[in-house]
Amino acid sequence: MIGFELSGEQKQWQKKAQAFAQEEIKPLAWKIDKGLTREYHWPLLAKMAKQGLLNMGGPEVYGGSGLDILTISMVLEELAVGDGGISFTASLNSYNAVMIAGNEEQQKKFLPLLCDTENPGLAAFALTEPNAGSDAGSIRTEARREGNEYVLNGEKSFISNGDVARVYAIFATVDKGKGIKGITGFIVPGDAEGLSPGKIEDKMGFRSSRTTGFFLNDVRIPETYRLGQEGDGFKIAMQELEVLRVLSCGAVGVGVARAAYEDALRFFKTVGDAKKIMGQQAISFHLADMLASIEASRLMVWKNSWMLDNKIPVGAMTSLTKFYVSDTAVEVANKGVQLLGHHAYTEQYPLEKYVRDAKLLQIYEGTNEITRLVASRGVFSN
Ligand code: COS
Repeated sequence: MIGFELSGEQKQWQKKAQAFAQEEIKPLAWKIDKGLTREYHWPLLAKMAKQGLLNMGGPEVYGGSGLDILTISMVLEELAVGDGGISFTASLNSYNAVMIAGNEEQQKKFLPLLCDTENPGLAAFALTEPNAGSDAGSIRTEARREGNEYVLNGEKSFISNGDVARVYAIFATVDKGKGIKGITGFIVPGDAEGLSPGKIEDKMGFRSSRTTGFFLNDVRIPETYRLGQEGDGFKIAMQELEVLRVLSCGAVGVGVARAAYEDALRFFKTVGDAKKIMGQQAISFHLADMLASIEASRLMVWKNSWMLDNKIPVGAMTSLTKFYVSDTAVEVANKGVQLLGHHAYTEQYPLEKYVRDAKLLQIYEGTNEITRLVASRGVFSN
């Protein structure tokens, strides 16, 4: 049986996130985007953490909100109506490598650092390198074993939370000759000696989400910080990306698209005789198209999330969802700009910001070319 009635708990979380987005995120989003706030927005994240909105997937025993993936998707959509980058930050914390592949001891040690509701700590997922983006299997960062330690050397690039994270999942190779089979995941504390951030990227969009590269110079960590076994890293990274493509791109993308649609609708309802405007098909047909693709996108996100929660193999579906929703977000935001004209460049109707934010969704967590590749492999191998 298929039902779309939300549980009481889901409605509560949705309502809480909606209120937070409207009251706390929206008033800051434009300022952060325009670089008018100099400091990193820790106070906003601290408020989110207090309300359980920063680490939604972490087990309650460690301070997380213990939500399932479907409910997290609902919350992220609402947060992203406020700001895509802030919602993205919450998604990275709510589903991270320590949760996926950490053993009990590792979870006990590191999850409380990411679930702290008083003093928020962020997670970073560090796979990409200057010479290994889409071809993630060719990373060069090395992990050399010395006794019961690993020594990490290399460089990572375009890492979200690259200079502000408290817990990093870093992927490195223990043996370049082994290719993908040498890739191994490690937990690295943010204050580890030898870990130094590069410059903060001045990005076109998602400016509330911090992106930097970083360098690893003889970073020493105990072998107990290794995720799984040597050689498990590529699979762990792919597993994480599989879910993040639903959360960080799917749910966040639906929220960004909704922000564009809702602002456009608000504009037309405000500027004049709504009935007359809605009677103009050059406008109303576009609004109907926008709403239709948002609805379709949300259904994909919810279905994927439900499958993940119920441990039903989701395979290439999450890649399909990723490129469909991100393309939708770009299209909807673009339409919004075209419909509103000059108004779309103002603080009151920041449609241009949504276009810039949505564009990154087509690029990160597997470009839409890579996710089309993964999805088509899945479809044609059946
Ligand atoms: N879960 C578990 N294992 C997975 C997996 C998943 N979702 N996806 C792939 N794997 C496994 C495969 O089963 C395979 O294992 P075996 O060799 O034991 O069979 C292994 O990983 C290699 O997979 P595959 O053959 O698909 O690798 P390719 O090199 O052909 O393709 C792509 C890999 C291009 C799909 C991968 O490199 C990729 O996703 N790149 C994009 C990286 C990315 O998204 N970066 C963004 C970082 S965050 S902004």
